[in-house]
Amino acid sequence: MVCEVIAPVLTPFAHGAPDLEVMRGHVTAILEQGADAVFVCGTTGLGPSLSFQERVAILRSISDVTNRIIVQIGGLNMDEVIGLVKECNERDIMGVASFAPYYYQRLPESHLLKYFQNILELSEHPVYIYNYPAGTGKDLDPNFVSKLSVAGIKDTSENLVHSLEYRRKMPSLKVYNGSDFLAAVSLLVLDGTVASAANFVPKLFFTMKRSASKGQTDSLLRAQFLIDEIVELGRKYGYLSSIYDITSYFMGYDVRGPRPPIFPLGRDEREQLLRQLVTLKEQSEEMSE
Ligand code: FW2
Repeated sequence: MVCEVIAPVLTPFAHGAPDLEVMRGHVTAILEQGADAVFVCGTTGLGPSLSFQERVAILRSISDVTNRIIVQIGGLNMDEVIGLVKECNERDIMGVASFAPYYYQRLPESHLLKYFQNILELSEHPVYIYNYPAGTGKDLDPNFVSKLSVAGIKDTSENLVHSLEYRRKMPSLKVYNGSDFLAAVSLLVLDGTVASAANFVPKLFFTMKRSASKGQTDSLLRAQFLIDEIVELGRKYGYLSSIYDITSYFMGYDVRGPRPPIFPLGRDEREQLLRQLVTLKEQSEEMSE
């Protein structure tokens, strides 16, 4: 099985707006260094807090530099969701993905199905489901997904059994796991990983893919445990914020910062974080080919 590393790419903000030039440069770098594709406007990309116009601008801008993109088009305004599908239809991309319409609890299953059916009817690209129960409050489980003719699922869950169940019940479905902590296992037993750490250690992911294909589980696990340490450290500062500092430090260029309500780190916090990253960066360079 050919496994893939899909990077859920962060959205760099400067002066309150996406900095598309920086984003294009970042996407180009991570694709060159080891990611197979990018997932834009997802969780790490702060998709739920981007306006419709911003998401269209990101799609247009990034699809000018690569066609290896899956665009997260989900949201709570159906006209905008449909508008994004149509925008995507105009572009050469790999696919569209959507999380479940969130916030409104107790939506009947029939409404959730209609939401995805609308997308499926209109999209000229393969459609992926982004299952993120911790974020949306809804688990689009294998039973639900089996009622839709989607191309694949990105299951953001730390429960590997849950991800494997899609594979067991729908052998031809592409199945990715979205937890950084399960990246190595996902490369071994699923179609791949959608790991936010690919923003800052894309070369390490390239090495991990090689190790997975050769069955070198020791080196795969060493890389996984290093990623775990970095993500755990980042979480202490708020991971959606600190990933900007971690990425700038590891990649050697400035990816700007997040946009409130995801607040950037303060100066002291940033300095403290960077001090703790020094040896982790050295280790990642040693492990990357
Ligand atoms: C995204 C991802 C990875 C996430 C995960 C959430 O869109 O950012 O699901 O980082 O904690 O696919």
